[in-house]
Amino acid sequence: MTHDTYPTDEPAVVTCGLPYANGNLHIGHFRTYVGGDVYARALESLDQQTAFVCGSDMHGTPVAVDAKRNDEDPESLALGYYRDHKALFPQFNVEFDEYGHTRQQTNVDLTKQIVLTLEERGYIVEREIPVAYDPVADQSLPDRYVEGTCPYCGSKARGDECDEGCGRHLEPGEIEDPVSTITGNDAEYRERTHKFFRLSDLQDYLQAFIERVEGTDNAKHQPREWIFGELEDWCITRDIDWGIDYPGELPDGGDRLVLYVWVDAPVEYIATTKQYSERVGADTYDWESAWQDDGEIVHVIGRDIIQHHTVFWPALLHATDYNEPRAVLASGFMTLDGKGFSKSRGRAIWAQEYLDEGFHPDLLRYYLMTTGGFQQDVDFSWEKFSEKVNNDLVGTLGNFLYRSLLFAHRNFGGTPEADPSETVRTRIEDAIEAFETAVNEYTVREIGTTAVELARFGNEYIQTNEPWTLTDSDPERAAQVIRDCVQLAKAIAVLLEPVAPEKSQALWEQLNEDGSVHDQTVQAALDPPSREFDAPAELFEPLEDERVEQLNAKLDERIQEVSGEAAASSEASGDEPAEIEPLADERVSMGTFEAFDLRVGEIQSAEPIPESDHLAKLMVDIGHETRQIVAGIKQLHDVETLSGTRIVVVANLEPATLMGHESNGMLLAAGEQADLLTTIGDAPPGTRIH
Ligand code: B3M
Ligand code: ZN
Repeated sequence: MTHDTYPTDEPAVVTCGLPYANGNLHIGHFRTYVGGDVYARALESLDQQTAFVCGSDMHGTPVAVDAKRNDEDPESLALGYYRDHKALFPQFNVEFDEYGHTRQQTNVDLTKQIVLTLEERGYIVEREIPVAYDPVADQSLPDRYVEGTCPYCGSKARGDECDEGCGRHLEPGEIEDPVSTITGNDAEYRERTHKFFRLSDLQDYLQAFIERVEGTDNAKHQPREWIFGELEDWCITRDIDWGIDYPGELPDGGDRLVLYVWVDAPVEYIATTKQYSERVGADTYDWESAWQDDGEIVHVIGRDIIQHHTVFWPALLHATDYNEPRAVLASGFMTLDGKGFSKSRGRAIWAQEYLDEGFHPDLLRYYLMTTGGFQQDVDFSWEKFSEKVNNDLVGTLGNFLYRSLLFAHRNFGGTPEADPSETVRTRIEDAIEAFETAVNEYTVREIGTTAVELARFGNEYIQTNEPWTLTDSDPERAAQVIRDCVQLAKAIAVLLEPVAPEKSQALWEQLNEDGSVHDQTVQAALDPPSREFDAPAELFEPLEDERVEQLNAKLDERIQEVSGEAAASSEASGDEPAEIEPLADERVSMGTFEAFDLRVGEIQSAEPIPESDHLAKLMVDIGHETRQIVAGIKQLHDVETLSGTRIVVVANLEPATLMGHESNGMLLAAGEQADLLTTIGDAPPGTRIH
């Protein structure tokens, strides 16, 4: 890669994290896919040669466990979802240049080649390690076949990832208190020989890489802890049937091993680019120059897989002479009415369901891209969705376009004969510059908002100049104002294309422009518009309150259906469906309790720790002194608003260091949403709690 300003002379590849081929996609999943699509389109608008690729992740225990649960063959399960996903993406205008899957021959061959190269170059070692085993099912329990406790943070975790706690990747044998997800039995550990990739050999490389990689802050910061800490070697084989066979020599006397899914999955990024190149011809797009020379590789992913894309993957690429990623963009998560999406509780809006309700894909695209920054968590509710659609798309964008184009058509039959004013020309130039900066700084939200901001300007412009009062008194001035508005409309069509491709094409056609707006570069925003055009049609329709109520009722009904009456009634009262932990059997003495020095504290300041998904840093006044406390309360979203809040602090815990930040005390909070404990009277900071 070059690190030059986009557009560069090298081909770019934009990829999205591969969806596992084991289930339907909900609208939350689309943050990444729409993000990738918007970014790829925006690069193209700058005239950057770009391939946008993805594929289904067919292997690994996510697919194997679901297949077993449904008593289905993993291959047919995965192929079914591959076809579904492939057909679904274009319906959201997510137009991959190539969408493959990890079992295709291109990927199998490339993966094997890469692993053999690692072997040849001495990057692979064998080690005997304890792996979880289910004695009743008589099978080994890699990854999602086992659950237990994370050794780093104590949260409940899956075999290979601490998905509810610190987010770390876990190596085989690391999880504590392992339980088989097949039988629910305690797992045993058995010694097995596995293949390891010597990541530790690449520590210097990774330390340099993380300094130069571009993208979102979370992706640049979160991995530093690992890369600058003790970098452990990475186990790349598993004892299961489902996967790509280990291509090298097996350990002496060992059974078959397959590759860990995180080896062959990212290789699909290369494989699909290769397939694309083979389909269109290397003259049109050359995958080798992208992956082996100086291409600009941009990975768009969810923030839960940052470690894979900034540690394991660049190390694999570097060790086998591939080009490294130029940028990694990691999106925040999505919640639904403030709570996590949950398939088992029916708490989800499925992508297909959204379409079946008759909503235009571009509305969701706009919502997903502009509601929060790309790295921030974004909440979805039908109320917020309708607010966004009604305010931005109907009120600002639609309103400006309709009123100005209708006026232009009625009074001038299209574009008036005049030159655009200096003011408007400059405003459009500024918008183009903001767009270019957003692409170069990877601020996807800004890419999505530029066109609407231009419409906001347009509305003010038309309101201030009141062309309808000028048609008789000063026709020339009226022509000038409307000429400006038509130019703004054209610029909007061009700048709206990445986020709302279909709507911008409709606008392009209303303006009587030829061809596809997708093929334009940003400079077309300043080109003269067509002389004539017809009366416009409204581009967006408002969402009525009753419709929102209906949609909410539907969602509630489904949650009831899926989770049963009990879940539904506690949902209605705003609680999580009851999953109350059992009471502790063991009693403790008063003395034991009194050993904890609990104090009233007052939060002086609070800020999220950027490199962590969960942690925030608080300064808390506990009467005698102000303490720095690091707490997993980032899911409260607005930690910045906490200052002044009284809380309960355990003051005599041993200090701990969390992600490099000292925590000198602990605050008390309830449940998964970290509901803070407080006092209801006015006991001042430092008051002892009994
Ligand atoms: N299949 C899905 C995930 O963990 C996983 C991504 C692979 S990207 C190479 O989000
Ligand atoms: Zn953890």
